[in-house]
Amino acid sequence: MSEEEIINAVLSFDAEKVTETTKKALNQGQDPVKVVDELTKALRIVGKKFEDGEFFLMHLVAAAEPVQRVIKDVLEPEMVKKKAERKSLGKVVLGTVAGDIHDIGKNIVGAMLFAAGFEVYDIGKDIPAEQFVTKAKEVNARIVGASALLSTSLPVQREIVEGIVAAGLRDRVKLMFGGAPVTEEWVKEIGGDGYAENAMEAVNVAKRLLGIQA
Ligand code: HCB
Repeated sequence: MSEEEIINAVLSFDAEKVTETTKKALNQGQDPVKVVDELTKALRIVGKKFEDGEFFLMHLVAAAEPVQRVIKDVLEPEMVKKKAERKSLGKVVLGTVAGDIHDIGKNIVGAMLFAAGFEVYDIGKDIPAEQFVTKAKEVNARIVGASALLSTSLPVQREIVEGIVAAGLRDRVKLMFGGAPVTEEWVKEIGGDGYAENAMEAVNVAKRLLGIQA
């Protein structure tokens, strides 16, 4: 199963084809993480076409739904299976910030962190900064991860940093941010600890922040 076939399945907006090509790729021994990467590439192409005015909102929805479903139903269980031996590396509170309902990337990051051995508390999407802070306090989290896909929702990441500082948790809690408009520079500017461009990197960053050997 080639990367092109998976991308074409997403671009054809055919949910059955997306599931079928994904399952075929797994049956051929492809790593589920690589398949997630290919599906992500396809969504980026859809986003670019949306930006260029070639696709409309209905296309975003029609492309995202099958991808989200196949990740949840087919790929996440595979990723978890691959890491059968559980070890708790630390607690992570994860969510998509207020004003933003994009949760595909956040869900993938959560699944990969879980598969790597972290205890993940997914607090959902469209979540105000205070809730990240409250949950981090409640579960005694070591990491808070926040996803933002809209430039308009980026300032909520800054509010999370401020909230963690105000709650007196800054010494204990590491802050990791991601999402399409997020950059290393932005994370530095708001006083965060780590930026991850994708879910694989999120696992590496989380480990690095807690001083865990990769
Ligand atoms: Co949406 N949308 N969308 N959208 N959407 C984007 C994000 C645009 C960039 C498209 C574009 O214009 N090129 C754009 C944002 C522009 C901007 O602000 N800069 C946009 C827009 C404008 C909108 C609406 C406003 C459209 C409208 O209504 N007119 C609207 C917003 C609604 C709202 O949130 N209030 C909207 C709606 C939608 C949906 C609902 C149709 C759908 C989301 C479905 C869902 O998530 N359940 C959607 C989608 C699918 C996209 C694109 C096409 C793909 C996003 C995605 O899932 N990517 C996206 C285009 C793009 O991103 N270039 C487009 C795949 C995942 C795997 O990647 O980047 O999310 P990811 O996550 C990565 C990575 O960032 C990192 O790891 C993840 C896994 O590898 N990561 C973290 C993410 N979070 C992390 C947290 C950490 O701590 C660490 C790492």
